[in-house]
Amino acid sequence: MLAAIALGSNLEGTFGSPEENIRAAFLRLSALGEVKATSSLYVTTPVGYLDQPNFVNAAALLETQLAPLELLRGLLAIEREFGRDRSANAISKGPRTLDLDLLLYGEEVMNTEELTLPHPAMHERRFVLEPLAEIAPTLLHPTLQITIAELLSALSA
Ligand code: PH2
Ligand code: MG
Ligand code: MG
Repeated sequence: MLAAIALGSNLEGTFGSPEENIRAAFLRLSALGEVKATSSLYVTTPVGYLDQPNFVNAAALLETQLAPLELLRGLLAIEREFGRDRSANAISKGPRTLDLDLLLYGEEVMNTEELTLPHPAMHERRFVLEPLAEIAPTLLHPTLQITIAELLSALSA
């Protein structure tokens, strides 16, 4: 199945600077499937929790044999390798060495405690849609039934 993944980093991690973390994560993703496309790196201002460094954001397309939950758990394991702190005292939406969000898994729609597909906030986040539109403009959002390029221009309007 073709999965879309959002990447973000705004702290030094195991592999260096945020930019180095994202580039290393692109390579690491091949442990979970075949990386079909990777976007440019985008420097973005923080959304939500504002008192933190700028982010480097990107997106990737992964052709995977893993089921959605297996893929999610694989992504979380990579976050941990990169030094991600998910302890209770870490600030929600705060700084992180690596964030890997599963955005889309084909046109799968699911809503469990562990995983919601499509990612519930992807359509309102420019830092997600801009990189994804670069590599997958015609991909369909399975519940909104419009493309990534259309979601991005809806956000710009
Ligand atoms: N991630 C967040 C919260 N805010 N802002 C930007 N610009 N980029 C992010 O990746 C980001 C954020 C929580 O995951
Ligand atoms: Mg996340
Ligand atoms: Mg996130």
